[in-house]
Amino acid sequence: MKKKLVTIFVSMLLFTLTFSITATSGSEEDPEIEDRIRDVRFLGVFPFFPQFNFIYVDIVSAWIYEEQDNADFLYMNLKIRDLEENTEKYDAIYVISWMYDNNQYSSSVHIFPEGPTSLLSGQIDVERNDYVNFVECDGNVDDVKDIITWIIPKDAIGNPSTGLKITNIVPHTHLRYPESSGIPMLDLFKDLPWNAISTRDYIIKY
Ligand SMILES: [Ca+2]
Ligand SMILES: [Ca+2]
Repeated sequence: MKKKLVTIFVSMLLFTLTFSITATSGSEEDPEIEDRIRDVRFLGVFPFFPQFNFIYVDIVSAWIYEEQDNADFLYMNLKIRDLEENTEKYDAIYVISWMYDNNQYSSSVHIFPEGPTSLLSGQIDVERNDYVNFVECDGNVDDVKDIITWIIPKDAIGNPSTGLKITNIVPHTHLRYPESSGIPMLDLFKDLPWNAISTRDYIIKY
């Protein structure tokens, strides 16, 4: 009986290890979050069609990875159906937020008719909906691959430790009129991940 228990324990351990290895690194083909498409909603609630004018805020997926030779950084990626480097009139806001060690963090960028702002990342205060502190990150707004990448210094996001989990990974997009328009800054259109096809945590590798 004892032997059997040990066998079960060992195979569970192996399963966990195998699972961890396959689950640690996200990619475009195997993202942490896979959203549905054609699901941008008016005020974040009401579905509408056609969606053609809003494909530049339609989230496809989000994933995280790390590079062994650049291990002090986390690569956070957001894939959009058809990313544009300039909007026609709106302030388009692209965000990924997540939890680590009971704190909430976020990466964001705004794209205006004039183009994208800096890529920001840091800890956020959920109630105030604002950064507690943030850094400007390297990265890309790539309208050919339709991917936004934030290359985030780990010391700006709580120094997540090897083997620990980043949880509650939530990509979201918002479209509103820019502040300069004088029109109230209400999110007219949003894509939220509550209807995502799949979601999983990310385990820090390095
Ligand atoms: Ca979507
Ligand atoms: Ca969605």
